[in-house]
Amino acid sequence: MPETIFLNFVDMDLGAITKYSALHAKPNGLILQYGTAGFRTKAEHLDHVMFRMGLLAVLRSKQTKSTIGVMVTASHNPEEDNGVKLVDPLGEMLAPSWEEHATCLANAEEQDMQRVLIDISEKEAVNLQQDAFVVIGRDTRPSSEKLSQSVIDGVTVLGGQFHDYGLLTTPQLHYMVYCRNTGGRYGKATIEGYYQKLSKAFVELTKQASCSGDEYRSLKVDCANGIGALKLREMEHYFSQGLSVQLFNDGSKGKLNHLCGADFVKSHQKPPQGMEIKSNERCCSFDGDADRIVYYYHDADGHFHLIDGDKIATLISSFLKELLVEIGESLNIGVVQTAYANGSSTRYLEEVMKVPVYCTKTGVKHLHHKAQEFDIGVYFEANGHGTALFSTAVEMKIKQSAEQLEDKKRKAAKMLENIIDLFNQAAGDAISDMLVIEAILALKGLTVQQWDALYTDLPNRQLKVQVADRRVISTTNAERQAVTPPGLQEAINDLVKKYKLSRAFVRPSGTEDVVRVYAEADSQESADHLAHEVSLAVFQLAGGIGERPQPGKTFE
Ligand code: NG1
Ligand code: ZN
Repeated sequence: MPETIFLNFVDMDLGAITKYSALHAKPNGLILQYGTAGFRTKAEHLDHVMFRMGLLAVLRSKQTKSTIGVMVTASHNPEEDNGVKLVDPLGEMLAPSWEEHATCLANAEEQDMQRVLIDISEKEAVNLQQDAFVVIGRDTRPSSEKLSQSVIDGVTVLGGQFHDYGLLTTPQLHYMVYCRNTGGRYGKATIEGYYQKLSKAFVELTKQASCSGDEYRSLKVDCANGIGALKLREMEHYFSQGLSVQLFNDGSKGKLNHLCGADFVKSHQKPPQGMEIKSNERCCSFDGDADRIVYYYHDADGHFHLIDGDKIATLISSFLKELLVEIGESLNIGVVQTAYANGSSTRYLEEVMKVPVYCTKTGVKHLHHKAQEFDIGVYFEANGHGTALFSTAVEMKIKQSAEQLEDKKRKAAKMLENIIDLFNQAAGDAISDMLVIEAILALKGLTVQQWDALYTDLPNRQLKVQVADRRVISTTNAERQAVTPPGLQEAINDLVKKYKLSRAFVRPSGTEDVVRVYAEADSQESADHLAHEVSLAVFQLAGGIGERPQPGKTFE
């Protein structure tokens, strides 16, 4: 071992690490994987993971010489679960090699802790003498406060400095990390800074709307009994001129994510409990940590209509494209989706809107990464997680145009400038997306039905199948085709051929121990049949366990 590195390890108080680690002992036999959204499982199994992620955040901070974020949340999962994820310097998800370190560290036996920490430091050439700074946020789960204290223990043992923001939405923590690592240019790293930045942009933007009728300016929000309720209530008076929000499932009574929230509404395709909806009223749901949003309404006949992430991406990208045309800028704009995007949305974007569409693997980090390739990249998962990213060059160009162009063009450039400020560039953000959507609807004078009518979703169905080991399924082509087990893709191809406008794919979930099945077709009945038949194929060919998939299941 070279001497310099050896000397470095003296800076790691190995004795203290061993001592404190024993106070956050790993349950025997528990193996966890850093998945698409960090670690997630029952809260009672996570104490050691939190402590160790505190340690890892310090190493990552030292290596990047930047502030790193740690968020304690399990998003849309049940209240009893919890989870943790690290946020990289520009508000992004943790780099892949560090995800491996995270898994390694979380699963290390007590006696191997020192070795694993030294290994990571060596592999990543971490200068242990470098200062470290970690910011921490948590959702409203009963277990979150104690678990975030364990993160702090980990940070402190390795000599890191920290700021505990306490209760925050996940995207707010991403915002804080981004602000701190860009020298305040992006915004102030305080909760007021966040409220002020977004509200100012929103109020300026909506001032330009000609129709200010009441029907456009009120919105019912289902907060999934989570953190979104607290933060929206705090923020409300900052933007009250532009929008009045009525909060439901605000956590005062119900359980987090139980029969409510964006995930429930999207997967059950029905409204949340605890919200009374009159016909044609605009409603939306956040998930438990407020990084997802879906809209919906009841038509005059009482039918429920869901407006998911795909339709949100469509509204946003069409509006941005219109503004660019008005300003006369030929910037490249692209939409990024996953295999779960409804086929109608992809067709509409490509054929009607003439916007290029790209498909990536599931998980926002993949979408985010792809979206960064464009001047303006709009990305959304069908479940409502997404945002729009603007390159620095675009931002500068637009700011200049807003100063220089003549009247009409200047107005469009001003709007775009405000929209850039309103989007959370660090992560998909339900609050920020909601304000962008509300502003666009007001500016265009669109009702929720008119928005919904842009295209008609193909009927679809999502199911889950239990298998002994979901890793037997591997996929390619952005998860749209199965490579293993042998014969599975051929079986799916044959089933898909039986239906019209049909498509189906399977993939192992990154957050649950299940295989997910997705199918769409020309009618709900066909989509349901196809999804069931594909589930049976998975059960037979990929080692299904428990009960065989039953027909007629209407939700996962
Ligand atoms: P998995 O469990 O890998 O399907 C789910 C969502 C993702 C993403 C992650 C993180 C679907 C089908 N999958 O991932 O889109 O949001 O959770 O929360 O919605
Ligand atoms: Zn979430």
